[in-house]
Amino acid sequence: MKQLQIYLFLFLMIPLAVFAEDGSKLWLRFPAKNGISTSKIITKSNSATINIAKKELSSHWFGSAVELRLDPSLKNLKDGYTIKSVKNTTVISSSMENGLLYGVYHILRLQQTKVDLSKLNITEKPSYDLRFLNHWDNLDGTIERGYAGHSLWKWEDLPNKISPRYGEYARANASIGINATVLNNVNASPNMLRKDYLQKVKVLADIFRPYGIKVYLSVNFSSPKVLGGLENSDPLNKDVQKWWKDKASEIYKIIPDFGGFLVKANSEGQPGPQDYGRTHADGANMMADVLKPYGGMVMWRAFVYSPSKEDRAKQAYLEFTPLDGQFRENVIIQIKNGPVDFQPREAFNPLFGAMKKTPQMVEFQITQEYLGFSNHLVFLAPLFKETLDSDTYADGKGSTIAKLTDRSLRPEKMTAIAGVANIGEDTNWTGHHFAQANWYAFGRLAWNHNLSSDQIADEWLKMTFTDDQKFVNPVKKIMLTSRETAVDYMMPLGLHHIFANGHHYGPEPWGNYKGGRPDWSPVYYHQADRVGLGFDRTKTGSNAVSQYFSPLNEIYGNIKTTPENLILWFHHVPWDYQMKNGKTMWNELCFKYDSGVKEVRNYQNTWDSIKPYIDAERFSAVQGKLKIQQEDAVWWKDACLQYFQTFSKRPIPAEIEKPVHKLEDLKKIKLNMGHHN
Ligand code: GCW
Repeated sequence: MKQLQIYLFLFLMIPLAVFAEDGSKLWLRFPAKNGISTSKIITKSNSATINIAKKELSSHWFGSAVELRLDPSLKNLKDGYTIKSVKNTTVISSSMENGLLYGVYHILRLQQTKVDLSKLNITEKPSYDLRFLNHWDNLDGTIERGYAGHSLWKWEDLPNKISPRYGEYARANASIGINATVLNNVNASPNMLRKDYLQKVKVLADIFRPYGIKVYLSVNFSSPKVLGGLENSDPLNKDVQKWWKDKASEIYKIIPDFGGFLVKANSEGQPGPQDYGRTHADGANMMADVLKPYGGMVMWRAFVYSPSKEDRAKQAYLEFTPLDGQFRENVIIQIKNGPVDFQPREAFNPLFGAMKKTPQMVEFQITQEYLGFSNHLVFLAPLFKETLDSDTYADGKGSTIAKLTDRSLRPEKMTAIAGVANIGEDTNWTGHHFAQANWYAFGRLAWNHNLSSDQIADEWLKMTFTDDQKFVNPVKKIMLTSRETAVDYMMPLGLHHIFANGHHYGPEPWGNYKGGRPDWSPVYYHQADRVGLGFDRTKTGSNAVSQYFSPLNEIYGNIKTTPENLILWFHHVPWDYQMKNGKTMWNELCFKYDSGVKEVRNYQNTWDSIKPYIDAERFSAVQGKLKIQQEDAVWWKDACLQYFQTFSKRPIPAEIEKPVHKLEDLKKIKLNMGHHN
């Protein structure tokens, strides 16, 4: 009897387990056909990629016949495609097989979001040639700044044991057009280039290839010395050059379509050409030369800053602009969106547009190092778009970062964009269910930077949860305001980098790590004193404003014309300075922190109200995370306002919720989350 009960129990549990809404399916919830007769698929092509396209259609497409047509005349669309309704057939055409696969995911998305499929006439051309995820995954399975568990890549098991998630990862990326991946951390282990590791990489490359994804690696500049036993890694040393040449030949024997190298050099303690008195161009060109015969490329990062007296926000520009014109054709400079480091809000990086002869690409951070890890709901499309839509004035008015990096304003050269991945081995891939939306948004914008945040959120919600408007409308509102809300409760008005040391999770505006580098201390960034708050980057201060093209240098250089959301980024603002709404800067700061907290509470109420429309499992997971976010928002507000009040000596306005924590208690919090800076 007991046994029967157990069997019965198991029998009842199985369907539940199978259909558990654990988030593992991401946005790929196309309905299954389950025996419904398949639509006709017409194609003359036959390849692993086409087979994937066919399988997706036969499993999930309910519409008319589909034709997949390879059409060389569409070369100008690159791996883009057209979709046309021709009589009773939906014709997808592209000059490339990947393009056909993308077209298939496009019509499946239209079907899933209930768009009329009968009169399609679509032309898609990607904004960027190369659409990258950068994984900061270490060979020991940990992930730098990863908040969704360990690495997906099981280096110990490879090349023999293959996780089903490698294929699922490739499929998810293909569905949004991501076509390139850097597998390992930019703080790179030289071991990545060892023969046994290359054999493991090959297995991943083979799995990703049919999905149109190329593999790239981060390399350690000292590899010749550390791995090859050479005396040094000087890029002008012939033995070093030969070592890289041989290594390239070895790599391409194993992975014939290998993409190339990503390099973090002379940055945060990493080795680089400057160790030998050489320049970034010397280092990048040496690697570019050995990759060139195979069509490989080098992404050289501009995230450099040394412990000098110079404003950290100025350093990448100072180091790289003199090198303009010195880089090989197959080098692209990879630049973080802001000049400091992926803050909740930064002015855009003035290096964009400033190197007129050198291709540049944007690096965004999808993983939320500075935005509440996988605990806070922060939809990043508005942040990405804010950067892409920023007008640099480099080539006159309208020189947005999007148009500079997609080269619509400059002679054609390779184009690329990268996002630091937020993916780990967690069942739902990204820790927070809503962090999946940031992976999705990055991919969609890399494909088409003209999409609006609204459209991306709308698609993603409908695909991931439900198209019921009673759910979509209120939750979309949360998503679209969530980034500004996080800025409000963390670092409003242009404040930046007042995070706790090392892990960067909570507030530590009092942080002053004497003996260490000044630019790793929050007090360096906020400069609070009796007079006011904020970093003077005008002519009277670090003069970082001079790195911007006119008229931005004047706009940012003048407190009256600086946008208020960046006022403390560019100016040391007196506590009683009158803001545009008539409040003093101090009062405005108080109201901003308070409104951030209130907004998160509104999100909680909204979320509670949508309970009837979605599954219980994801509902309560998100509900729990919002609770943490609310508590953290209060923590941020109480810590920052009470600490800044020790300088402003002004009361917190009466309308604002009184602090619930004591400053001394908050100062004692030491989270044990590791990390170096
Ligand atoms: O944002 C900082 C991070 C480091 C990271 C570095 C970088 C990979 O705190 O963890 O290192 O940037 O982008 O190189």
